[in-house]
Amino acid sequence: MLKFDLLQTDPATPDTGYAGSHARRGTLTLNHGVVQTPIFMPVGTYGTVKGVTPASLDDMGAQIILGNTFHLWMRPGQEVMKSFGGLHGFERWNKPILTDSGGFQVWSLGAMRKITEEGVHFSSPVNGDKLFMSPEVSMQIQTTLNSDIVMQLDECTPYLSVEPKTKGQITTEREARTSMEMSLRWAKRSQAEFARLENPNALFGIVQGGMFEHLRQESLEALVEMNFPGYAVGGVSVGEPKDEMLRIMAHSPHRLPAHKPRYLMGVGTPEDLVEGVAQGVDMFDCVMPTRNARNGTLFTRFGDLKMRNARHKTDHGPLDATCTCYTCKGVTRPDGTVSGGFSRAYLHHLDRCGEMLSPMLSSIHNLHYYLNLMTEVRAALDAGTFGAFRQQFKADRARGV
Ligand code: PRF
Ligand code: ZN
Repeated sequence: MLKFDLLQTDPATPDTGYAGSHARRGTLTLNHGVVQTPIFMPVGTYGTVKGVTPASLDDMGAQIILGNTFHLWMRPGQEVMKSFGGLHGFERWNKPILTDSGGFQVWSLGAMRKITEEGVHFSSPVNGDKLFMSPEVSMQIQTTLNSDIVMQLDECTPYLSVEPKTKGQITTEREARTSMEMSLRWAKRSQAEFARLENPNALFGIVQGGMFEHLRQESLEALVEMNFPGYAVGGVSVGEPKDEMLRIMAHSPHRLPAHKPRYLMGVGTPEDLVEGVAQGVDMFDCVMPTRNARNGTLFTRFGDLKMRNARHKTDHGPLDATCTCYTCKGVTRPDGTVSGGFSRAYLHHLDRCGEMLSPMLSSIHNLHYYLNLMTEVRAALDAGTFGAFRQQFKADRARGV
């Protein structure tokens, strides 16, 4: 089940000289609940958003999270998942879940895998077992996981070629075409198996085509022909320079059917998200907020902040004075006392001591920052002020902390 309602667009207003954008505001109804778009989806690869409890995700307003077919297939495996009736019951998250198909992760294995038309042969990174992932296997696992949104198995075309003869050089058009065409055949097989399994959720197709707009156009048209309930743009943010990334990101979203949700996979920085929204993207995921939190890099309204920097050592102020998260502001209990609301000095101290609380509090803040950014984007779209918001956002972020 999937229902997408388009609530608002961002039209040009000739009287003010505003050119408009492809941005949209919508609601996405899935089997486990309703999601307001544009949305950021925290990444929970192994059935956990690293270092963050489901209660905390609820508090920060997360509406949908990711899971990973590949990782959950390795551990704990299909049988355990089946016994819990899927991923929701296992990880105790009762709102929507999207699972990635495993294509991207299998691909990241490098030398340990061999990709053929039939699927991907590889050795388990966990115990060395010989394994095989195909579109059919991916659909079977994602059906067991019972994720609300299922992704087709695709091949993510890298920016630098991994083919033996051209290894390390920019992927050629011929290579990108071969890969894109196989992803299309895998889309068909994914769709057939998803239907055969009578999976009650929603399957998304993934646009590929490397750095070539005409290949992306072919991919997009063929996928639209297959009539998926939603579409993703893959193969972006795979090592290409920023200007290439922005060029490719601008191609597909607004060319996809207006009445269906659009998901940009694995992107990106706060600036990338706002730019993606302007290009017509509805859904994003990225490990950046949680990964950067573990490396001591915090996102704020006025730019990024390195917690390790000695200048924070005696600072009683919050990480981000405009942030309302547990880490920065804390929560007021019914009796009026406050829990949380930590100083930069304390966060710096936790980091220096390698304390577990450091990545935990940093992850809460960074995820809150990303989720709140999307809340602000939605409010601006509702109010018809997205253009002004986008400008102010860029100016604020460039100001520096
Ligand atoms: N395909 C899949 N998952 C992905 C990607 C992709 O191309 C990307 C690329 N940024 C991230 N995650 N299946
Ligand atoms: Zn905060």
